[in-house]
Amino acid sequence: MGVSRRSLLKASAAVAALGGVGAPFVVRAAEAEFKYKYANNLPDTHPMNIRGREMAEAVKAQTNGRVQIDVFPSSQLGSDTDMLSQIRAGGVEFFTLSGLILSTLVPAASINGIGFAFPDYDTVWKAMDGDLGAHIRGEIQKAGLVVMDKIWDNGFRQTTSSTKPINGPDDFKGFKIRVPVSPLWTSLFKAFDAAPASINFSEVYSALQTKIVEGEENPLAIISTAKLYEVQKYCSLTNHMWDGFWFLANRRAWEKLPPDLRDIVAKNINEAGVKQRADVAKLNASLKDELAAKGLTFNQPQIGPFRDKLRAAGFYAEWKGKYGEQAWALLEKSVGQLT
Ligand code: X2X
Repeated sequence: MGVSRRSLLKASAAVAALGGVGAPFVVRAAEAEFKYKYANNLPDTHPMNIRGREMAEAVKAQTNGRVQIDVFPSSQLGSDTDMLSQIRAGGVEFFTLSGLILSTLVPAASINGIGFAFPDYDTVWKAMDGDLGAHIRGEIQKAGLVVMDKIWDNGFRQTTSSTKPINGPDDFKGFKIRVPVSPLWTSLFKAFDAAPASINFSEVYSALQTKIVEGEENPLAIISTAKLYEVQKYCSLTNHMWDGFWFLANRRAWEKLPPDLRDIVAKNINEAGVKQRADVAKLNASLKDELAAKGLTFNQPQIGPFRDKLRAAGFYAEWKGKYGEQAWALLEKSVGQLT
């Protein structure tokens, strides 16, 4: 190799080290020290993902780029059942999951979904930010997962159908309804003599479209953002349970973060959760007219007869036995007597 060629190579290496030929002043963003994935099952347009992305940006800024959280909506990384395995194994670092589905691992986590227990949001947040939520989070931690303090909102669930409206408990008889994968959900609809089928959310739209099931139940914010109105005709405002998403972290990934970064991440997740609650409540209150304009026919049944049916079927007594006196007392302290 001639001298001139060698010095040329040296010179170009020096330029490359300064940032590359032709762009010597561009400073490359440093790789984040901690690159974590946050997976969930909801559409990109749902407040959970809007607030989730905002949270990720705030975390990046406040940690000076040391922590990067990438958001994967719409079950892109797998169904809820898959993600529950992955959050335990470390395949994903963050995951939001309904307590009712989490109950396949942590039985206590479904208790807020007891049929017709919560009358309104005030009662929900008092319980979930209070003793009942603390009890559930304790059980989640015992199972080896990290859980943030503030549960995110899914909402009060309504029943949709392609065949008929639900006016009272008898309309559930023989009704083929999709439910999430959770013993409490199956038990609730069996108590109404319905025919519940456990299907992950990632398959719900197509299960409704191909009429594998007649109906499903979800809060209006999901019926809207997941466009379930395209494949359903009726929406009965049954308000049969309140459901929320626990913000979970893989324990090893969490403990790898130095304490100061952990504090920044937890603070931002909890703050985003509080904003997300307000967004969802607003949507669930305002979406009825919008969905009616898109073709859904609404009705509002009385809830008394549903509760009576559950009581007569022994539903409350059975679940009180499963959760135990202590947890049941925490629920009834918030919502009043159920059995
Ligand atoms: O699967 C559902 O229906 C959903 C999206 O509401 C939950 O995550 C429980």
